[in-house]
Amino acid sequence: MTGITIALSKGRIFDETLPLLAAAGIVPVENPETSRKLIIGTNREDVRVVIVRATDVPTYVQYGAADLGVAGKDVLIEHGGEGLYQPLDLNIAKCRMMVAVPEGFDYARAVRQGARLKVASKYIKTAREHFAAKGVHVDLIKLYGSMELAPLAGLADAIVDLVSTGGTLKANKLVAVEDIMPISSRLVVNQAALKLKREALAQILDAFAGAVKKD
Ligand code: PRT
Ligand code: MG
Repeated sequence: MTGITIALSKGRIFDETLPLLAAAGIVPVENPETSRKLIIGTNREDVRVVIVRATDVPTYVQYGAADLGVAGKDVLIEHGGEGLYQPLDLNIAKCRMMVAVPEGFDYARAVRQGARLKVASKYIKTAREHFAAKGVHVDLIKLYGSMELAPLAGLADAIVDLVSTGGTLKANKLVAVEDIMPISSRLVVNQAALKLKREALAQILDAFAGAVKKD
């Protein structure tokens, strides 16, 4: 494939990547929110955007179906990062990875007593590493979404999920009890493309680097 293919997920990552693309002189000609197209052209003949699920971005880039992409650190940890060059923290789509439990559940006490906790999450690897480092025994239950429901429905004692405003936890009578790590999205680049399309990619990487907002 000649030209440059960029993998993005629609929603916050697409929206927050737009200003960075603009800094590189790239303007998508359609909005994935309103268009059903999965391949979106840009003002540049040589650049196109493919719209994939957030969790699929690293896979498209790893196998070279896209030359570069934007993915959350949460997604990159679970993917493992094989075949990916990660040159830049874009400081977008920020949130925190947290442990949350139902209001009234004495998490500290359960941990102190060495209770075996049932933890539901989409982020199994992150959760496993977090609890292993603390020496807390957990049974992990893999979910693909709506983690907040799991404790309410009696599926789990706790969840590991992303929190930004805290509104979702609150609406479901859950409280955050541990802060695992801050999350932001990174630029990921296919390692072979980096060599084969060096000049075109360097221009985009430099423009992105110059446009990243510091805290
Ligand atoms: O939604 P979909 O199932 O299609 O996929 P996705 O959830 O993987 O994609 P998307 O677009 O929702 O998220 C893409 C990336 O945005 C994630 O991989 C994170 O790196 C980042 N991000 C930033 C977030 C949030 N903030 C966030 N708040 N991803 C998800 N959330 C969810 C969270 O899981 C929880 O359900 O929003 C809810 C909490 O939000 P608050 O504001 O109520 O705390
Ligand atoms: Mg989502």
